[in-house]
Amino acid sequence: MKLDLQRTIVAVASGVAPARRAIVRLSGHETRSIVSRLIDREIQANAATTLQGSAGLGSKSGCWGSSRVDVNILYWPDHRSYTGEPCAELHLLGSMPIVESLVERIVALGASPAQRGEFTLRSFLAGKLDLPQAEAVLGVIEAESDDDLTAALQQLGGNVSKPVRRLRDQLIELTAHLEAGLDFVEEDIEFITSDSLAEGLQRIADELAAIIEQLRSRGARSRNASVVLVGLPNSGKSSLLNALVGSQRAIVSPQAGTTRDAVTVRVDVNGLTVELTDTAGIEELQEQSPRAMAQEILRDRLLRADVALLCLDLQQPPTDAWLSAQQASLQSMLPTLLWVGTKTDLAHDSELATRCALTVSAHDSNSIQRLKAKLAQTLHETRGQLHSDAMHATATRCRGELELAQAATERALHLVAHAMGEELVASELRTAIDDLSSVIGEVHSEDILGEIFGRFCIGK
Ligand SMILES: Nc1nc2c(ncn2[C@@H]2O[C@H](COP(=O)(O)OP(=O)(O)OP(=O)(O)O)[C@@H](O)[C@H]2O)c(=O)[nH]1
Ligand SMILES: [Mg+2]
Repeated sequence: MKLDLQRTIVAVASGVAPARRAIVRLSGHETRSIVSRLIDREIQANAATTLQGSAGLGSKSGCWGSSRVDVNILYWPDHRSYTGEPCAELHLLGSMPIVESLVERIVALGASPAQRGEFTLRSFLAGKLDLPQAEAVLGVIEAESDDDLTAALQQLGGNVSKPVRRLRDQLIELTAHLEAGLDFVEEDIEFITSDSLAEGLQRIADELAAIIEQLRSRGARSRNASVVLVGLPNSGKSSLLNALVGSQRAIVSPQAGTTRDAVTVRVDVNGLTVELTDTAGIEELQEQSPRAMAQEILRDRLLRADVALLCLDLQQPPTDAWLSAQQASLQSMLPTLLWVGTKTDLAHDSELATRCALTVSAHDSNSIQRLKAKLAQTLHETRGQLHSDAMHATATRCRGELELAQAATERALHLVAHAMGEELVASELRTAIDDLSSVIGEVHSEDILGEIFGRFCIGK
């Protein structure tokens, strides 16, 4: 995106669908002079004001016999506008040829057509919005459900930026103490003990982890529905995946612990495209082994999922204690959990079966059809809660930068714990501060801005 903040920009700010009224928006230092010439009357206002007038139209208007149109004008003369610079909105009859002709005339008077998102970009550059808030504007525009709108409005209100800003300020304070100590290293004056430094850093690392976790669950829920099969080893997860897909995609064996890597396949569930993931069985493992690593993968997939099917072997049912512990832990990770009793052809724990949403056998295609129907119904109910692409993109961007800050903080903690030199600690902290600053957009690259604001429509 090429930026020239000296230009005064103009664009149609209302939608393209036919409507009684349309809005044309201008922003930039020439706004007053352009609008004055447009309505042939000098605007004198020093505060936000409304005016009425008749505006001249572009050359094309000759063919309809009139070269002027009545406009209501909202005018902001100074930095107290949305964009932080002189700004005007012209409200007029919602006829597209007339609106286009008005824009043509405004361009002839010296304005430039705005690029995508340029009004919001100016607002961001003027410090009126930080980056997550600017992205939230897009989220509000794109919202398709009440949930989307609530998330976007909360972000606009600062629920993403505020905690990040607070953590960054705490890091700046710790770094300042540390660097003050470095200046007085000869005199042996200590501004902060390594214990309180470690304590402060640990608190920041914990809070960063919590924010990342929150964004992970939000960002992960993109438009493609994702379903994960979970359960104890040998509970029949891989067999169920194969039955749902209709081919042998995952390895099945009587040996517990067969599946390690998560296997994801796309499957059509009564007209819905679903990403179905088979995972390793849930186990408590202390050692460092491939099976223990598989538990990490499992957790990661669960955090991205919309629905989990908890596979419960009716032949070898789990204990009640296990069930209630899993229920609680799974529910904290994803929105919807369905209990599915497996291997009905082999055995029947009727007590557990009655508590399941449904029971299946991998060898009984009718039961698999019933599972598909139940899954489709559940996904229809859950999809209303999926976030729009805009909110998904913000969560992904912020999370990436927060993870960099988290890694730098962890490295700093490690250096403090091993008394490895305060200069090195300070340098890691500065990295973390920069990473947090880019989350809120106080340090930004043109690439990122171009990518974000390029997703807006023109006029916003
Ligand atoms: N009779 C019968 N056997 C089943 C059914 N589902 C799974 N099995 C058997 O149960 C054993 C374990 O099945 P898997 O699908 O590998 O179980 P899993 O949950 O993926 O196991 P891990 O990957 O080890 O966690 C295999 O011997 C399967 O043939 C079923 O519906 N009926
Ligand atoms: Mg398996």
